[in-house]
Amino acid sequence: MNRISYKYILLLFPFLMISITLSAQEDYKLWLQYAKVSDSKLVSDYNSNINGIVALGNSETIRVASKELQLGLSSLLDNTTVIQQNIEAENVLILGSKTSLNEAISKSLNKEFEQINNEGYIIKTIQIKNKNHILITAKTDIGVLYGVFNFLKLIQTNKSVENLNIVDAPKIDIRILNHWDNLNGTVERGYSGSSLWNWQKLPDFIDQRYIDYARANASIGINGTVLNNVNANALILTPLYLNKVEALANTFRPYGIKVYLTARFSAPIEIGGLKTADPYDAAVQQWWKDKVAEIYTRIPDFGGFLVKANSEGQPGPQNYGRNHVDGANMLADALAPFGGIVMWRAFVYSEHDVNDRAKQAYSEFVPYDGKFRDNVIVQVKNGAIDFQPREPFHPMFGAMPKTPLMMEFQITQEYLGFSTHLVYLPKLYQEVLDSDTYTKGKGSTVAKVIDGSLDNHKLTGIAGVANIGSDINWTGHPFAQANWYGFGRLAWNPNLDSEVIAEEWLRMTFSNDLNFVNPIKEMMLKSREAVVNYMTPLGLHHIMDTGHHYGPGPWVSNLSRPEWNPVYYHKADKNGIGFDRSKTGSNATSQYTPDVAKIFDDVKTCPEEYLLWFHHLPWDYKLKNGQTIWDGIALKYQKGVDEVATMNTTWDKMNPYVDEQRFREVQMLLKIQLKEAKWWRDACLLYFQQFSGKELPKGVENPTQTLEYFETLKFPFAPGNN
Ligand code: GCV
Repeated sequence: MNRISYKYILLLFPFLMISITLSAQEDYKLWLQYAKVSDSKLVSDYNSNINGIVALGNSETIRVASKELQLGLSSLLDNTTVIQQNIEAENVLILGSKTSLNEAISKSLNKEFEQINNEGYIIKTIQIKNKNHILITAKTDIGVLYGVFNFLKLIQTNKSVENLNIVDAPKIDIRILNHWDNLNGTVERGYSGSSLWNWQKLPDFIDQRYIDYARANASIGINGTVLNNVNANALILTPLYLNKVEALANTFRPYGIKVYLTARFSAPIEIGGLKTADPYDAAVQQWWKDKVAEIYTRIPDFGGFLVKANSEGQPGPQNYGRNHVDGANMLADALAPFGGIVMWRAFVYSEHDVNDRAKQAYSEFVPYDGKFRDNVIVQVKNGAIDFQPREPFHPMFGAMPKTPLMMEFQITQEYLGFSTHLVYLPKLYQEVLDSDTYTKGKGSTVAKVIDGSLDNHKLTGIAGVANIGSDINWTGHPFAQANWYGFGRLAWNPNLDSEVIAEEWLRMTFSNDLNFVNPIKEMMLKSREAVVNYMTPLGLHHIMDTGHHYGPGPWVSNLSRPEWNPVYYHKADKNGIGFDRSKTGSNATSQYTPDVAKIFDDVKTCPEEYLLWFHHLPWDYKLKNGQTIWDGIALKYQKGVDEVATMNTTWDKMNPYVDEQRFREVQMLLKIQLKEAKWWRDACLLYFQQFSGKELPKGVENPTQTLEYFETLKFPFAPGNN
């Protein structure tokens, strides 16, 4: 390069920096971009309907709500909306809870108020003295805040604000993120930087991030956060850390977000100086009561504890010959006087149990149905193994009618390509929520189990293992923001359609231009099936590499715990492939209700996407389309790769609609995804080919490397594995 061009670049440098910073901010703003509405006709329609804000009430939440409205409207519409003291003009946006409304208005909305719970909201065009206004109201101030975000969403997605009559309320009570964040700043299974919580600077330094985190969560209705890892450190319960937790709770409170903590079962020993953590021991019970009282003096609305007990080496009641009920109820008794709850995880399996791992949680928990205290909710992962690209729904759903069960989804992509792969997870969530347990006949969906409607439970919940970290864009991959967003939307209403969610997220995050929205929505919707195809087609599962779970490792067979080895799950040999969980095998199918069990048990009726989850089949077993299992597996792997190639070409055309930085980021990430999809295909097919002894069918590309090469790959510093 000559001198002149250097000079030219130096001159350009400040502008380049400005544009990079601007797009970095776009990344940071998530779905709350509030980008100016581009259609001028729409802008003038909106502006003619919005002529000032009247905010009733003076709580922190109402203050936050009207600030958000001003921010949104000024940026979306250049509407320098002013806060007014009273309604003089026409077309005023009025926000306030039921108690702040005048009696006549409040009465006129009786019907609407009856339809909502304490977190629901009403957005309605009303007339006062023959003048039109838009009212955003609710039974509580938090409901008003939710209404404000949803009103802004109407404009963000270019919907009309004329003659509004929207009544909406969440169907599930506890809509919570689980952060697997460690006190040293690392995040277990975190792929987007380090922990958001800067424990060193807390409580005095309140990072703007904490406020934006709360805004983002409130905008989708998330109302709880567990700050720390389920593989817990007892120090979080010491005064030093509780002081910091209190500062976060104070920051989140105006946004309706309650703080919860994980409780390490052995904390009475580790930080309490006791000799035991036996839940039957009076001193242990008293220690927890005192600890809980101490927490509530600091945080009066503390939500409660999440507990991983007697699982993967974590301490629990079984260390003292007691059981899950004993452990959970002891903590529940300590929390009950303050209105706190226990979320007790059912993710348990043991190397000492020779039974199929998929059966163990059900066997251990179902006999306890009805034995937990009212303020205990059992948290169950969506499937019986561990957040695989596809699992049939967990058989515990529907099997414990006397116990509230909450769903645990994973938003972070531990087994789905980390934050490098574009995988739209609401598709997976919806598949699970729509699954029919048949416990009370057809239509007894998992969604109805967890929203409490199937068995009339008052306490209901849904948790998502967060994918959020310190990366500028929060989630590592710009499209992983959609998984956080989509989780929140489905937590609010588990019957929502993932396609609708994708569309609103795209419009709010990127653009309302249909030339962008339609192809990219399609790409998102197909991305989940793509990852299943290039990682674990036809019901294969748990064939990733060890520890870090990055990349394929179907050959791994040397781990001390048998159920940690991929060979335990695929059982490939000369005779065939798959885990026989039917009557002739582990009989895991019998844990489902008879209607479901029958379908899964019979190889003829078992949906092919679960075939090798439930059946061990010969290599030349014929699939419904006439292909042999071997050909079918190989072609699915190829299909997955082809789908990612299509995702690349689709995105390549989107340059005109997306800012340069996000466009390039996604482009680079999709290229990596394609490379890694091929790696999965080649490694898995070469490995399984040793057993099938068959050629790759026509249409499947030849592997790029040898099996030996793939087996030697090592990733000692892969993220998230601490
Ligand atoms: C927090 C899997 C993950 C672990 C995680 C565990 C759990 O085993 O690999 O990192 O631990 O699930 O959900 O408790």
